[in-house]
Order: sequence, then C-alpha cells, then structure tokens
Amino acid sequence: MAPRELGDLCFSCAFADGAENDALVLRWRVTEIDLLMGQAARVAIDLGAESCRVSLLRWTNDEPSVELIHRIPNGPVHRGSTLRWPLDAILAGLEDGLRKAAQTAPEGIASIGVDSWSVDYVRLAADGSPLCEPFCYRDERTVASKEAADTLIPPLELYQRTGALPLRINTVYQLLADPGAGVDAHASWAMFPEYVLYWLSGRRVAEYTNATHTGLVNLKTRAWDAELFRLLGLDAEAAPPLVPAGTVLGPMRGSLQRSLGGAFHETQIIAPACHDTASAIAGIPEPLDATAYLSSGTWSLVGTPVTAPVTTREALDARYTNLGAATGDLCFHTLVNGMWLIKQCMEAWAAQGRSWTIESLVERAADCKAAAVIDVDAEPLMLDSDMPARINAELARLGCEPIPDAADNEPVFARTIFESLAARYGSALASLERMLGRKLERIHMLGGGNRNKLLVELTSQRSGLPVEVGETESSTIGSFAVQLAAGGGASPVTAGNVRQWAARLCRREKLA
Ligand code: LRH
Repeated sequence: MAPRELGDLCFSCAFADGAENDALVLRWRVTEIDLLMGQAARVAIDLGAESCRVSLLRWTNDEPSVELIHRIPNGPVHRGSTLRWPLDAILAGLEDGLRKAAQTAPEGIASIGVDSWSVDYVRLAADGSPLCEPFCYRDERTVASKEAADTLIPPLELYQRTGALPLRINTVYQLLADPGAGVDAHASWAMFPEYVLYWLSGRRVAEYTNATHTGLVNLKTRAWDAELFRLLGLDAEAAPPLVPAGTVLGPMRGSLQRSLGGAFHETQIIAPACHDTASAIAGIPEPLDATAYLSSGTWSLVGTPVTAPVTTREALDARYTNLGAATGDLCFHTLVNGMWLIKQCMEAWAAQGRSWTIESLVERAADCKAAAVIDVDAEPLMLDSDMPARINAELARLGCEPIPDAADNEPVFARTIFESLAARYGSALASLERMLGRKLERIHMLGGGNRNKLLVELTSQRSGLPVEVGETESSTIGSFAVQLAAGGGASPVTAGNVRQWAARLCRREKLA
C-alpha cells in the first residue's frame, strides 16, 4: 500500500501491518514536519559580492526572530590577469556558519535555502567537484564574447526572445568566453547559489528566477531556449534542469551533514528565489501596485513588478530587464551601479592609510557639495580598482575639475557618488513611468543602502517620491518566506502565501 495523503494518515496508521508501517512512519515524520513547519528553525544563506551571510530563523511562543549569525567577508580576487570568486573560502565560511546554526538551534533545522548575486556559475568536473575557481562577472573576458554573440543574434532579438537585457555580465556571454579562458565548454555547470544547494543536497538544478538572468531562458516557454543554445554554439546538455522557486530538493547529505550532527538530521534543502534581487522582492510584505522597488547593495536595482513583459526598443534603450520573480510575475528593472563605487573608493583610501567607516563618510558628505553629477553607469566605473581616479576621469569627461584625491576630500567623493546615484534613480524612475504609462506613488528601498540616510533623502529629492525604508536583509526575509511557503513541497508556492510569511517576518520599522 502506498503512503496515503495527509488526510488519510491517521486512519492508515491504525490499520497498517509491519512493512507498511515503516513506510507510514517515514511519511508521518515528513508530515509532522509539514505540520510544524511554521515553528521550526530554518537557515537562509545570502551570498553577497561584499559579504556572505548565514541567518537563522527561530520561533518562541509563535513569535519569529531572524538573527544574522555569521558573516563571511567576500570580494572578487585577482588571479593572474583574471578576476574570480574565492569559492573555497566561501564554503569554509559557510561550514562555520552552519556549525553556529547547529549550536544555536539544537532543536533541529527544518530547511536551508541559498540565494546570491546572479549571473556567475561554477563549472563541475565529472566527480561533481568545481573544475576551477569561478569567474567574477566583472572579469573583462566577456567584452569579446559579447561582441561575437551580437553578430550571431542582434541584441534586440535576444531581448525579445528572453526578456533579459543583454548585459556583458550575463551568464550567456561568460559561457561563450569559457573556451578562450581554457575552461571546458562541455563541463556541466550550476549557478553560484545553486552550486551551494548542490553541495548541500547532491541535486543540481537551475532555479527559475536566477536562470532568467543567464539570458538563455525563453520568455514565452519559461524553459531553456534550446534553439538559442544551438545558434550560439553552447552545450545545452551542460545546463542543469530548471525548477521553480520553492522546490524542495531533498534532505541535506554528505560529510557536512554527518559532521554537523543532530540539528541537521531532518534538514531539507530548498531552492528559494536563488537570485538575491528576486528574493529581496519576495521579502516585501505588501503588493507593489504603484510602488517602485529600489534594492540598494553592490548594485542598485530600480523597477517594479509587471505581469506582462516589456521588450520594446525603448525598454532596451532605457536598459530595463525582465527577470523572473519568485511567484510568477516579472521583475522589470534596470541595473544601476551601487555601493560598489563607495566601497571601491574606501578600499583605495584604506590602502593609503586613509580609513573611513561608511557611517562617518555619510555624515560628513551631508555637509558637502557634489563636484558634479557623473554617469554612474559608465563602463570604467564597473571595473575593479583605482576608483577615485576613475571618478576623476568621468569628471574630466564632463569638463569638470577633478577632486584632489587627498586626505579630507573623501566626503566630497562620497557626496558626488550619492548625488549621482540618486540622480540616476530619478531618471530611471521617470523612464519607468513613461514606459508603463502610469504614475508611481512611492519607492520601497531595500538592502544595505537603505541605512544611508543621505542617499534615502537625495533619492526622494531627485525622484520627487516618498521613500519607504524596507528591510536591510530583505533577501534573507524572502528566502525564509519562500522556504515557509514551500513547506514540505506538497503544493506550489503562491504570491499570497509568500507575502503572508514575509509580513510575519518583517520588522516594518520606519517611514522616511
Ligand atoms: C545583485 C545582483 C543583480 C544582478 C547582479 C549581477 O546582487 O544579483 O540583481 O544584476 O547582481
């Protein structure tokens, strides 16, 4: 007799004989977890370009608490002439984080979800181990591969086919660049967060929201575009099977699970919205009808959810992309430079003994004037190293005086960056309203940048819209909300369900 559905379970138990009982006991344990799912501890791993975070959700008397229990500093590393991610250090840091989670929640962890920045991936050897250290999307090897791809399929056609803005950093151009970098183009791959899910569960998948940023998912079928793979000469067999957000991949496995002991005994590995931006949006507790989101971290993502894609020439020129959202809609947004600019400057200054905290820079920048409004999306400002000099080159291009890169001028650089980001958000929102033919009433700001009061204020001034300050760790909230909505995996994750969980988890502090 096959194990029965939930409703039949008690009845079946009463009549089961020995062998069937085993199956039923097994089923009962899973079902028990289903029933208790609202109250069990869970882990969300949010991998960021500047830091990777492990957070723990626990419940006391029906009240949830989300605690960031481990932070791993991160950043692209130079290897020869290439730019990579330090995968071994990230995984070692995640082991430490998971160990802390096991110690903090000995009652057991029901599930783990992982999200991260998009577009990067790990190629795998035949035994499933990483073939090489993964490339960082800022590596310049894709300049040539994108140019070559554009001759095979015009950018507008690609855009209309996939909805994804053809950005140089997209996975498609990275896959195309691999042979030139000595990487086996037929080796199977997994996107960065899905690689971590694979490391934890042994199951290799591509989660839909993250897959849409590859530039290889067909907008209409929502499946890998086999024809596109063929046209570009990419190996479709190397791509993982696509799954929706909220897919329960199976139990945690392997030596890590064994070594971390009891707390991970019954842990399910769940694919949340693996794209951190989609996860951050899933973490917003209310519908975004007339609200724009601004997810502010290393990058800034400015846009709003849409039910139908917009792939006009105007949208392409305005640099808007249509990426998968956790529960069916599309995230229609533009990718603007972000805290990368200030972080890069801070690193350059620290190397010269001029260390600043972001808090003191923001405070001092409030009393300065910007040198000018620069184009924050200029290609040189996307690249690694020498950021103060790169900003001065942009000023020179505009015919403006450079900012002497000397002690005490750091706040002027900071003000120039924040003012320019805010101006770009304002113009991005104006073109969004034009394209959608409707007015936006407010901005919901997420991510680390929302702690920067000056940026919040300038954004409101430049856009003419009130800014609602949302969660700083919204990707983590979104991951927990999707994990909770997924439960045991028996029914599909719905927008209403995810939003309800997000509302329970959000702190909902303040309005600015
Ligand atoms: C933000 C982000 C963004 C992508 C970029 C590569 O972390 O995922 O949504 O466009 O990284």
